[in-house]
Amino acid sequence: MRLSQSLIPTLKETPAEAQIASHRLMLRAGLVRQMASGIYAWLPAGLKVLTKIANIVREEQDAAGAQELLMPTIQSADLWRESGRYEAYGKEMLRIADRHERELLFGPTNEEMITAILRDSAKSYRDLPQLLYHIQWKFRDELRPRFGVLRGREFLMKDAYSFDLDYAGALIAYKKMMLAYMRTFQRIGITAIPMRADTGQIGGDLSHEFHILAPTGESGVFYDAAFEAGDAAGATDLDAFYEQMTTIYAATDEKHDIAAWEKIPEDRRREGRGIEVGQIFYFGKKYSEAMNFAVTGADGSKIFPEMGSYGIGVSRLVGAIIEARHDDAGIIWPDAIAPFRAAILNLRQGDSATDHICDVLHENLGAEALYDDRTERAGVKFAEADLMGHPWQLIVGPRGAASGMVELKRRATGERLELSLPDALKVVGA
Ligand code: 5CA
Repeated sequence: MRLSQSLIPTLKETPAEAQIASHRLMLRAGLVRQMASGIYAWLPAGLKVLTKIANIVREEQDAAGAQELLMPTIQSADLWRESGRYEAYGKEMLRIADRHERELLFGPTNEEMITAILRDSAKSYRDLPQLLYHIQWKFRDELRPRFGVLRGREFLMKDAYSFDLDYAGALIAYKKMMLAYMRTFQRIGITAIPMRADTGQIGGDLSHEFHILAPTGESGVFYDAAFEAGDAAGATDLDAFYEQMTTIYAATDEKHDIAAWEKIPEDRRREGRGIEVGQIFYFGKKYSEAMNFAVTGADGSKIFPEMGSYGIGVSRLVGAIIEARHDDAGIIWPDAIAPFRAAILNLRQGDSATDHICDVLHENLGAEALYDDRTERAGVKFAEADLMGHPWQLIVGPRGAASGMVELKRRATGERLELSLPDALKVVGA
């Protein structure tokens, strides 16, 4: 992509409305624009990040055996009356009337709808278990939308739902999702810690939140340093993995247990702040009973399925990752989800030698490169590349170009390498 032809409206000034780094940087790097309170347009570079995250989430859900479907954003009020949540949800629910004065709503979550779908199609014990997910926009009319996409009103969520014949089956689904989550966060390139949590609006008795550590997080968190190793997702045995995740100490301030905390050796106690990027729930028969969804058992009995739901805040992750990975100059994207793996910085646009090398780099890197082909000063190009946070900068000046060399800068470390063109392409991973 040529920068001269792309819509990446970077800002030099710090936007006054943004209180925290990720919000400021998402606006300054031209990733999003606010269209109404808590409602954002994703500009081309922002959408690339969102799509890459969604794809990693999708691949790990598929690997865990979940099936993707797509439910609508608009739901009928009657569906929610069946579970009793239509009244209970209160002002956070955006309620809409159509031209026939039928009551609709913009879905804040999908437990009722997926239960209705299964009720319609699963009749026998042979039709279960089922594990389904979708990646879809949600709307919650938050009292205080803030911090950009971290607490929006419209936001993108991956939500999965499990249906099992008994508690043992439901617990397996819960463990599988926890493992899928740890793998997802590891692939994205961040450390997330599972913590015992309250169940809130969704209900139920077993729940974990997944927190990314960042100083601006809304929750205080306490955890054992064992989580910092980040190798948990390598586990192959599901039960051993779950045992490990749930015995090593980690809790948000709401669930903090001083007695358990004090049993951890002092040098392993870590305190910080966290951003909740996902939450998983086991809530048994809460929705299947309320909505009268039962299957026939092998002995002819009526079985109300045991359910769980599993959410990841896909759009919140974009902001949370930036909170965890930035410096004074800008964003520091993990390789797996950067909008572009590399920026090509032509320091003398119009010079036949630098133009040629840049063209070759651009052709080889394809959509993963952003070619800064503007006739701007080098300082401007460096600053914008740092702001946008590309993992690699390929710097092509007249001196290096004369001998076919490219300078590489690694954004995360500031490390610089001087390489031949083919070697540079190899390092960047073309
Ligand atoms: N139905 C369940 C699980 S599928 C559910 O809705 N869970 S949730 O309420 O915890 O939301 C799941 C995730 O969505 C949260 O962990 C958070 O990362 C994200 N999320 C929730 N509210 C917002 C919001 N207002 N803005 C951005 N992301 C949000």
